[in-house]
Amino acid sequence: MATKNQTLGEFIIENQQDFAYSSGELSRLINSIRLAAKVVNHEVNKAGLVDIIGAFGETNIQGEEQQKLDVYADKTFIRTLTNREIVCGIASEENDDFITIEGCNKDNKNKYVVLIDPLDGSSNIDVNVSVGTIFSIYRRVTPVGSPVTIEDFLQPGNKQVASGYIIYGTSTMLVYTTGNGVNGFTLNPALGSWYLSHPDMKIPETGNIYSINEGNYVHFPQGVKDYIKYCQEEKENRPYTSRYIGSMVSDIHRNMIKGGIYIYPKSSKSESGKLRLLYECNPMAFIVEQAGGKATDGYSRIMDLNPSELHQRVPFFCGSTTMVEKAEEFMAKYEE
Ligand code: AHM
Ligand code: MG
Repeated sequence: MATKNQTLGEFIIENQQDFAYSSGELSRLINSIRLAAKVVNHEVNKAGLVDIIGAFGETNIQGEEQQKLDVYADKTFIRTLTNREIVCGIASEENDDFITIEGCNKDNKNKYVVLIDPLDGSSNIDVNVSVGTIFSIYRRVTPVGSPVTIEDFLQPGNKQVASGYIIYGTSTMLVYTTGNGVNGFTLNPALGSWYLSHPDMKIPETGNIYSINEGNYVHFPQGVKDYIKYCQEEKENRPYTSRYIGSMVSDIHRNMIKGGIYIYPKSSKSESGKLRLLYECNPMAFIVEQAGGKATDGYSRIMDLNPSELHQRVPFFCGSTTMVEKAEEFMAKYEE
């Protein structure tokens, strides 16, 4: 039974039995993530103070400029998970290929792989706007004790055993699920402890916030254009409020609390949208569904899509169930 103000450590131990598989290993894994998150949080919070903001001068696999903090967050999460030998493989949005943890083919009996977007919304760092980390955990499908393969990572979202996000905002929170609801913990920076502040989070069934980059309106599919016009119509409880931070973790976290929809559709500029199925959409979909919401690509459930590549992109409609369903109604009027 979740008790408000419980520490994350206490909560993990108390809820271990709810987890169907080897609970000790998963608990240790979440412990490592909370540790790495504290280290990254410390760095993110002093971004304005030291010469750490600004471009690192390299581009990642997506052809986007990496920021120094992206690199820092990426290294911190990978190092923490590797050093503690908790997982057998890691894939990061910042790296071209997945990493096999050394020793996996000898005594390493670890069963889990982690996929991570170490610092989502990193273009917001320079302007002091919230950013986040997103993680997704699967049980490997290849035999324990052998090196991981791409198959271990290309699993549909419905096979996730846990997922979560960390939001580095006005306060820092870790929100995660192991398939038994969603719980949110707030970091007390003075003590370095996470406290259960948002037990059993539920996304409102409906809401009045829509989050989409309307600057791309002319490039959107007709169904999305029609849905935006619907949101702006003066009827019933509309027009809705438009809120777009440009940092998905923050936009979705707000919608989780207040109710709303987040959309990153495909466009005439980018056939599959921008967001990555494995690092961004699946983990957020797992959280939002566990909180009672819905996540689709405009037509089909995100977590039922079969991934074909690590850095695959996908259109994303996510949030309060009735709002996502209304958007899908508009999408259904046109050819996919
Ligand atoms: P990133 O992983 O490179 O930071 O990209 C993902 C981010 C999301 O957090 C955000 O919602 C979106 O990109 C914003 O993109 P755009 O500026 O095209 O609206
Ligand atoms: Mg991202």
